[in-house]
Amino acid sequence: MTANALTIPFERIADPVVRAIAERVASGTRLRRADGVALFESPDLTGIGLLADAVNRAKHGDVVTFASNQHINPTNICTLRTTCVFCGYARLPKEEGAYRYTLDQVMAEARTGNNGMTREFHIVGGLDMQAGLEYYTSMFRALKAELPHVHIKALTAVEIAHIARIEKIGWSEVLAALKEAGLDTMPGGGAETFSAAVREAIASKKLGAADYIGVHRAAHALGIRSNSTMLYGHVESFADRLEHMQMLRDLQDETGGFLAYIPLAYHPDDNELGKRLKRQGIATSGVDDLKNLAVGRLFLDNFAHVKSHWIMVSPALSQIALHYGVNDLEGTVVREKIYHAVGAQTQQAMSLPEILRLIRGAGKIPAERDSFYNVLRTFEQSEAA
Ligand code: V47
Ligand code: SF4
Repeated sequence: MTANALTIPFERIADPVVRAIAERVASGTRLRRADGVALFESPDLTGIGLLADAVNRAKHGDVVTFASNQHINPTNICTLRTTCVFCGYARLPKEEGAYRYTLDQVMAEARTGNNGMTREFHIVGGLDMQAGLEYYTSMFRALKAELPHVHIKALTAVEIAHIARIEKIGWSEVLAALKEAGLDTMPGGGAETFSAAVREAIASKKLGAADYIGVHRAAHALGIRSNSTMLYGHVESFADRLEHMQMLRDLQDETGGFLAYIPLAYHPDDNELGKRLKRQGIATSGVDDLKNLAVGRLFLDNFAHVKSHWIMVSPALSQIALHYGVNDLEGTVVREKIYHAVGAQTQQAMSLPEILRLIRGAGKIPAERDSFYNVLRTFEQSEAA
């Protein structure tokens, strides 16, 4: 992280509420949950953006990072298929469209990898009773044996707890075995929204908030760093969002193990919740997408990285988000399935020249990073992609 001076353009922040919060930020005082709620309630999107941008620039200057990663979703079979009502990806074992890759299929998909550019596999899937510890340890071993340079970011906290349950062992034991087999870091999926009432409404049987935090705590204790997410734009309130971010901030204070925060925009198509809410075709608003990223940057003051997932919110919005506190883009993704099962209209992969054009178009400096956010190469303006 580069440390630059924090320069907040107070005179350009119109809403006095946002200006008062800016004063807190300038004096190094942490935001309270009520401040976060006030930011969501404020109509001054520009003021919020200026504040989040100032904080982001103080941490990262003009550099925006991306990683060349490749998603592999080895199984869509999931025991929670009927209770995670927002999910359009999962299938029951005998349902049409259900699949579970063999090791050969995983390897074949890994080899197609991104013209050899892949530096990271992002591996997540359903809670499949037939995909236990051995399924994943042999997968990670085979991937590392053939492609040792590729980082493995795999399995959400929910999947770790599922494996622990079917193997009848503890979370730490699962994590240690996976680490030994090649797991490097964990993604942030499965968090959804932590509030008990919201979880009951959208994911009633999913691992609870305290256990999600517990699995990440156990991973951090073993030196496995992880990401964090929040699914927003469904039935949650602003207070729920802040409760969620507070839990993430508290764990980060304790362990420092989170690498990035990634708010995920709910997509209402092809899932039960979208039908119930009569929201099909009606995604989150651009304003709310930007506010979620900006409030994440401001409230999560102990997080280095805030990532926009362009697959979910479009490349155009992610580009604008680079002025709302975002310093990282979910990069070149090959054959992404989960969001395209629930109505995401965006293209499924971005090439290197495309992502460079996007970042430069925002007046920022693109930089390719590794999975720990170390900059590998910076693409200066004149350099050809
Ligand atoms: O937990 C499922 C979300 C998540 C829908 O850590 C949906 O680097 C929107 O967490 N609308 C998995 N979202 C993906 C994820 C992720 C993505 C990119 C990077 C990282 C990282 C993590 O996808 C699930 C859930 O919150 N999801 N269904 C839906 N209808
Ligand atoms: Fe299964 Fe995850 Fe979908 Fe829930 S969100 S049904 S746990 S794949």
